[in-house]
Amino acid sequence: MFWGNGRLRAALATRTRFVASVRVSRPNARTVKITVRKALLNGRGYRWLAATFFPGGRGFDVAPNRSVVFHDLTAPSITQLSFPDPSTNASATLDFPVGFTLADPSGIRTWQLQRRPAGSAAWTTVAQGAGTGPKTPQVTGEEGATYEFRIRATDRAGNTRTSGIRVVSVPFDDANAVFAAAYTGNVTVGAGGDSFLDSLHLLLPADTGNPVAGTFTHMFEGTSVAVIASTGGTATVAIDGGAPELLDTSAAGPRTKVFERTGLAPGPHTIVIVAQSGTVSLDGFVFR
Ligand SMILES: [Ca+2]
Ligand SMILES: [Ca+2]
Repeated sequence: MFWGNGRLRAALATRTRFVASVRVSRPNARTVKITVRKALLNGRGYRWLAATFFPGGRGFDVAPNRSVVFHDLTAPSITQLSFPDPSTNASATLDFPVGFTLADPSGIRTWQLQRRPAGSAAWTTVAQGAGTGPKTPQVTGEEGATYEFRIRATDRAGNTRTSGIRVVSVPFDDANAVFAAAYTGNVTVGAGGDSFLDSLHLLLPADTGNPVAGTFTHMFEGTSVAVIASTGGTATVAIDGGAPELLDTSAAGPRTKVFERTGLAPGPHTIVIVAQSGTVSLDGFVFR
Protein backbone atom coordinates (compact mmCIF):
# COMPACT_ATOMS: atom_id res chain seq x y z
CA MET A 1 0.00 0.00 0.00
CA PHE A 2 1.14 3.49 -0.71
CA TRP A 3 -0.05 7.08 -0.92
CA GLY A 4 -0.82 8.34 -4.43
CA ASN A 5 -2.34 11.74 -5.24
CA GLY A 6 -3.35 12.07 -1.62
CA ARG A 7 -5.18 8.72 -1.55
CA LEU A 8 -4.21 5.38 -0.06
CA ARG A 9 -3.69 2.84 -2.87
CA ALA A 10 -2.55 -0.79 -3.05
CA ALA A 11 -0.28 -2.33 -5.64
CA LEU A 12 -1.66 -5.59 -7.08
CA ALA A 13 1.09 -7.81 -8.45
CA THR A 14 1.81 -11.36 -9.46
CA ARG A 15 5.01 -12.96 -8.30
CA THR A 16 6.79 -11.41 -11.23
CA ARG A 17 4.93 -8.33 -12.41
CA PHE A 18 2.78 -5.38 -11.42
CA VAL A 19 -0.91 -5.82 -12.43
CA ALA A 20 -2.81 -2.77 -11.25
CA SER A 21 -3.06 -0.07 -8.67
CA VAL A 22 -6.32 -0.56 -6.74
CA ARG A 23 -8.44 1.45 -4.35
CA VAL A 24 -8.11 1.25 -0.59
CA SER A 25 -10.71 2.54 1.85
CA ARG A 26 -10.82 2.75 5.64
CA PRO A 27 -14.20 1.43 6.91
CA ASN A 28 -12.95 1.97 10.47
CA ALA A 29 -9.79 2.72 12.36
CA ARG A 30 -8.72 -0.94 12.53
CA THR A 31 -9.53 -1.96 8.93
CA VAL A 32 -8.27 -1.24 5.46
CA LYS A 33 -10.46 -2.53 2.60
CA ILE A 34 -8.72 -3.25 -0.70
CA THR A 35 -11.14 -3.45 -3.62
CA VAL A 36 -10.07 -5.69 -6.53
CA ARG A 37 -12.22 -6.13 -9.63
CA LYS A 38 -13.03 -9.80 -10.27
CA ALA A 39 -11.73 -9.38 -13.82
CA LEU A 40 -8.24 -8.99 -12.38
CA LEU A 41 -8.45 -12.41 -10.68
CA ASN A 42 -8.37 -15.87 -12.21
CA GLY A 43 -11.73 -17.23 -11.10
CA ARG A 44 -10.75 -20.87 -11.53
CA GLY A 45 -7.50 -20.89 -9.69
CA TYR A 46 -6.29 -17.57 -8.37
CA ARG A 47 -4.04 -17.44 -5.39
CA TRP A 48 -3.11 -14.36 -3.57
CA LEU A 49 -1.07 -13.07 -0.72
CA ALA A 50 -1.77 -9.78 1.00
CA ALA A 51 1.47 -8.73 2.65
CA THR A 52 1.57 -6.00 5.25
CA PHE A 53 4.75 -4.51 6.63
CA PHE A 54 4.77 -2.08 9.52
CA PRO A 55 7.22 -0.89 12.17
CA GLY A 56 7.83 -3.82 14.45
CA GLY A 57 6.31 -6.57 12.31
CA ARG A 58 4.52 -7.88 9.23
CA GLY A 59 1.35 -9.84 8.41
CA PHE A 60 0.11 -12.10 5.63
CA ASP A 61 -3.32 -13.18 4.39
CA VAL A 62 -3.07 -16.16 2.05
CA ALA A 63 -5.86 -17.15 -0.36
CA PRO A 64 -7.66 -18.94 -1.98
CA ASN A 65 -9.91 -19.82 0.85
CA ARG A 66 -13.21 -20.54 -0.88
CA SER A 67 -15.08 -21.02 2.38
CA VAL A 68 -14.69 -17.29 2.83
CA VAL A 69 -17.49 -15.59 0.95
CA PHE A 70 -15.21 -12.86 -0.32
CA HIS A 71 -12.99 -15.38 -2.10
CA ASP A 72 -15.82 -17.53 -3.48
CA LEU A 73 -16.00 -16.94 -7.24
CA THR A 74 -17.42 -20.31 -8.31
CA ALA A 75 -21.05 -21.45 -8.54
CA PRO A 76 -22.38 -24.32 -6.38
CA SER A 77 -22.28 -27.90 -7.60
CA ILE A 78 -25.60 -29.71 -8.07
CA THR A 79 -25.83 -33.51 -8.28
CA GLN A 80 -29.21 -34.83 -9.44
CA LEU A 81 -29.85 -38.19 -7.78
CA SER A 82 -33.42 -39.55 -7.90
CA PHE A 83 -36.02 -38.31 -10.35
CA PRO A 84 -38.31 -41.38 -10.61
CA ASP A 85 -39.69 -41.81 -14.11
CA PRO A 86 -42.46 -42.78 -14.03
CA SER A 87 -43.27 -41.37 -10.60
CA THR A 88 -44.78 -44.74 -9.64
CA ASN A 89 -41.21 -46.10 -9.37
CA ALA A 90 -41.06 -44.25 -6.03
CA SER A 91 -44.64 -43.77 -4.92
CA ALA A 92 -48.15 -45.27 -4.96
CA THR A 93 -49.78 -41.82 -4.75
CA LEU A 94 -49.62 -38.52 -6.63
CA ASP A 95 -46.93 -37.34 -4.16
CA PHE A 96 -43.41 -38.47 -4.97
CA PRO A 97 -39.90 -37.56 -3.78
CA VAL A 98 -37.05 -36.25 -5.90
CA GLY A 99 -33.46 -36.26 -4.68
CA PHE A 100 -30.39 -34.09 -5.26
CA THR A 101 -27.29 -32.91 -3.41
CA LEU A 102 -25.90 -29.37 -3.18
CA ALA A 103 -22.31 -28.47 -2.34
CA ASP A 104 -20.42 -25.20 -2.05
CA PRO A 105 -17.47 -24.29 0.16
CA SER A 106 -18.99 -20.94 1.18
CA GLY A 107 -22.47 -22.40 1.74
CA ILE A 108 -25.80 -22.36 -0.13
CA ARG A 109 -27.81 -19.22 0.53
CA THR A 110 -30.89 -20.36 -1.42
CA TRP A 111 -32.00 -23.21 -3.65
CA GLN A 112 -35.16 -23.77 -5.66
CA LEU A 113 -36.58 -26.93 -7.20
CA GLN A 114 -38.44 -25.78 -10.30
CA ARG A 115 -40.92 -27.60 -12.54
CA ARG A 116 -42.85 -27.00 -15.73
CA PRO A 117 -45.13 -29.16 -17.87
CA ALA A 118 -42.96 -30.60 -20.67
CA GLY A 119 -43.01 -28.31 -23.67
CA SER A 120 -44.08 -25.17 -21.80
CA ALA A 121 -41.85 -22.15 -21.11
CA ALA A 122 -42.42 -20.85 -17.60
CA TRP A 123 -40.86 -22.51 -14.54
CA THR A 124 -42.65 -22.77 -11.21
CA THR A 125 -40.80 -23.17 -7.90
CA VAL A 126 -42.22 -26.23 -6.10
CA ALA A 127 -39.73 -26.48 -3.21
CA GLN A 128 -37.01 -24.26 -1.80
CA GLY A 129 -34.60 -23.95 1.05
CA ALA A 130 -31.04 -23.16 2.10
CA GLY A 131 -27.89 -25.05 3.05
CA THR A 132 -25.70 -27.71 1.49
CA GLY A 133 -26.18 -31.50 1.53
CA PRO A 134 -28.82 -33.98 0.36
CA LYS A 135 -32.35 -32.75 -0.36
CA THR A 136 -35.42 -34.97 -0.91
CA PRO A 137 -38.43 -32.69 -1.38
CA GLN A 138 -41.85 -34.26 -1.94
CA VAL A 139 -43.76 -32.91 -4.93
CA THR A 140 -47.34 -33.49 -6.01
CA GLY A 141 -48.21 -34.32 -9.60
CA GLU A 142 -51.34 -34.75 -11.66
CA GLU A 143 -52.36 -37.97 -13.37
CA GLY A 144 -51.11 -38.11 -16.93
CA ALA A 145 -48.72 -35.14 -16.59
CA THR A 146 -45.13 -35.11 -17.83
CA TYR A 147 -42.89 -32.63 -16.03
CA GLU A 148 -39.45 -31.16 -16.53
CA PHE A 149 -37.49 -30.47 -13.34
CA ARG A 150 -34.40 -28.34 -12.68
CA ILE A 151 -32.59 -26.99 -9.63
CA ARG A 152 -31.17 -23.50 -9.12
CA ALA A 153 -28.72 -22.86 -6.29
CA THR A 154 -27.05 -19.64 -5.17
CA ASP A 155 -24.06 -19.60 -2.82
CA ARG A 156 -23.42 -17.01 -0.13
CA ALA A 157 -21.28 -14.97 -2.52
CA GLY A 158 -24.17 -14.73 -5.00
CA ASN A 159 -22.87 -17.19 -7.61
CA THR A 160 -25.79 -19.13 -9.16
CA ARG A 161 -25.89 -22.44 -11.01
CA THR A 162 -28.84 -23.99 -12.85
CA SER A 163 -28.86 -27.76 -13.22
CA GLY A 164 -29.76 -29.75 -16.31
CA ILE A 165 -33.33 -30.92 -16.87
CA ARG A 166 -34.81 -34.23 -15.68
CA VAL A 167 -38.15 -35.53 -16.96
CA VAL A 168 -40.76 -37.30 -14.80
CA SER A 169 -44.11 -38.64 -15.97
CA VAL A 170 -47.00 -39.33 -13.62
CA PRO A 171 -49.09 -42.19 -15.07
CA PHE A 172 -52.81 -42.15 -15.68
CA ASP A 173 -54.32 -44.53 -13.15
CA ASP A 174 -56.06 -47.59 -14.60
CA ALA A 175 -59.31 -46.22 -13.11
CA ASN A 176 -58.97 -42.74 -14.68
CA ALA A 177 -62.08 -41.53 -16.53
CA VAL A 178 -60.11 -41.43 -19.81
CA PHE A 179 -60.32 -45.26 -19.75
CA ALA A 180 -64.07 -45.39 -19.10
CA ALA A 181 -64.69 -47.24 -22.39
CA ALA A 182 -61.31 -49.01 -22.59
CA TYR A 183 -62.11 -52.27 -20.76
CA THR A 184 -64.20 -54.98 -22.43
CA GLY A 185 -64.74 -58.69 -21.91
CA ASN A 186 -63.65 -60.54 -18.78
CA VAL A 187 -62.45 -57.65 -16.59
CA THR A 188 -62.78 -57.05 -12.86
CA VAL A 189 -61.63 -54.16 -10.67
CA GLY A 190 -59.20 -54.77 -7.83
CA ALA A 191 -57.25 -52.84 -5.23
CA GLY A 192 -54.36 -53.19 -2.82
CA GLY A 193 -51.06 -54.86 -3.59
CA ASP A 194 -49.30 -51.49 -3.13
CA SER A 195 -50.94 -50.40 -6.38
CA PHE A 196 -50.92 -46.86 -7.77
CA LEU A 197 -53.92 -44.97 -6.30
CA ASP A 198 -55.04 -48.28 -4.76
CA SER A 199 -56.65 -49.48 -7.98
CA LEU A 200 -56.04 -52.32 -10.45
CA HIS A 201 -57.99 -53.50 -13.50
CA LEU A 202 -57.69 -57.26 -13.83
CA LEU A 203 -57.79 -58.73 -17.34
CA LEU A 204 -58.78 -62.42 -17.30
CA PRO A 205 -58.89 -64.97 -20.12
CA ALA A 206 -62.27 -66.02 -21.46
CA ASP A 207 -64.06 -68.48 -19.20
CA THR A 208 -67.49 -70.00 -18.83
CA GLY A 209 -68.75 -66.82 -17.13
CA ASN A 210 -67.51 -64.50 -19.89
CA PRO A 211 -66.76 -65.76 -23.41
CA VAL A 212 -64.63 -62.71 -24.31
CA ALA A 213 -61.08 -62.40 -22.93
CA GLY A 214 -60.39 -59.29 -20.88
CA THR A 215 -59.26 -56.55 -23.26
CA PHE A 216 -57.90 -53.00 -22.90
CA THR A 217 -58.23 -50.77 -25.98
CA HIS A 218 -57.20 -47.12 -25.91
CA MET A 219 -56.33 -44.40 -28.42
CA PHE A 220 -53.66 -41.89 -27.30
CA GLU A 221 -51.69 -38.97 -28.71
CA GLY A 222 -47.89 -38.89 -28.57
CA THR A 223 -44.76 -40.80 -29.48
CA SER A 224 -44.52 -43.32 -26.64
CA VAL A 225 -46.60 -45.55 -24.37
CA ALA A 226 -45.74 -47.47 -21.19
CA VAL A 227 -47.83 -49.95 -19.21
CA ILE A 228 -47.55 -50.15 -15.40
CA ALA A 229 -48.72 -53.45 -13.86
CA SER A 230 -48.19 -55.71 -10.86
CA THR A 231 -47.43 -59.41 -10.65
CA GLY A 232 -49.75 -61.64 -12.66
CA GLY A 233 -50.23 -63.62 -15.84
CA THR A 234 -49.66 -63.05 -19.54
CA ALA A 235 -51.32 -60.97 -22.24
CA THR A 236 -50.64 -59.80 -25.76
CA VAL A 237 -49.95 -56.15 -26.65
CA ALA A 238 -50.42 -54.65 -30.10
CA ILE A 239 -49.76 -51.06 -31.21
CA ASP A 240 -51.67 -49.65 -34.19
CA GLY A 241 -52.83 -53.09 -35.30
CA GLY A 242 -49.29 -54.47 -35.50
CA ALA A 243 -48.28 -58.04 -34.63
CA PRO A 244 -49.23 -58.83 -30.99
CA GLU A 245 -46.29 -59.18 -28.60
CA LEU A 246 -46.34 -61.42 -25.54
CA LEU A 247 -46.50 -59.49 -22.26
CA ASP A 248 -45.41 -61.63 -19.29
CA THR A 249 -46.07 -59.98 -15.91
CA SER A 250 -45.08 -62.97 -13.76
CA ALA A 251 -41.78 -61.35 -12.68
CA ALA A 252 -43.24 -57.90 -12.01
CA GLY A 253 -43.32 -56.36 -8.53
CA PRO A 254 -45.74 -53.64 -7.51
CA ARG A 255 -46.08 -50.74 -10.00
CA THR A 256 -43.65 -52.17 -12.54
CA LYS A 257 -43.19 -50.84 -16.08
CA VAL A 258 -43.90 -54.09 -17.91
CA PHE A 259 -44.13 -52.69 -21.44
CA GLU A 260 -42.78 -49.64 -23.24
CA ARG A 261 -42.83 -48.55 -26.87
CA THR A 262 -41.02 -45.36 -27.86
CA GLY A 263 -40.23 -43.66 -31.15
CA LEU A 264 -43.76 -43.70 -32.52
CA ALA A 265 -44.65 -41.10 -35.15
CA PRO A 266 -46.27 -38.03 -33.53
CA GLY A 267 -50.06 -38.31 -33.62
CA PRO A 268 -52.83 -40.70 -32.61
CA HIS A 269 -52.05 -44.35 -31.82
CA THR A 270 -54.00 -47.31 -30.48
CA ILE A 271 -52.84 -49.86 -27.88
CA VAL A 272 -54.70 -53.16 -27.43
CA ILE A 273 -53.95 -55.55 -24.54
CA VAL A 274 -55.69 -58.97 -24.46
CA ALA A 275 -55.48 -61.42 -21.52
CA GLN A 276 -53.92 -64.81 -22.34
CA SER A 277 -53.36 -66.63 -19.03
CA GLY A 278 -53.69 -65.93 -15.34
CA THR A 279 -54.68 -62.46 -14.14
CA VAL A 280 -53.05 -59.41 -15.70
CA SER A 281 -53.20 -56.58 -13.14
CA LEU A 282 -53.11 -53.27 -15.01
CA ASP A 283 -52.16 -50.39 -12.71
CA GLY A 284 -51.49 -47.35 -14.89
CA PHE A 285 -50.36 -45.97 -18.27
CA VAL A 286 -47.91 -43.33 -19.46
CA PHE A 287 -48.41 -41.58 -22.79
CA ARG A 288 -46.01 -38.90 -23.98
CA1 LIG B 1 -19.25 -20.95 -4.46
CA1 LIG C 1 -53.75 -48.13 -10.32
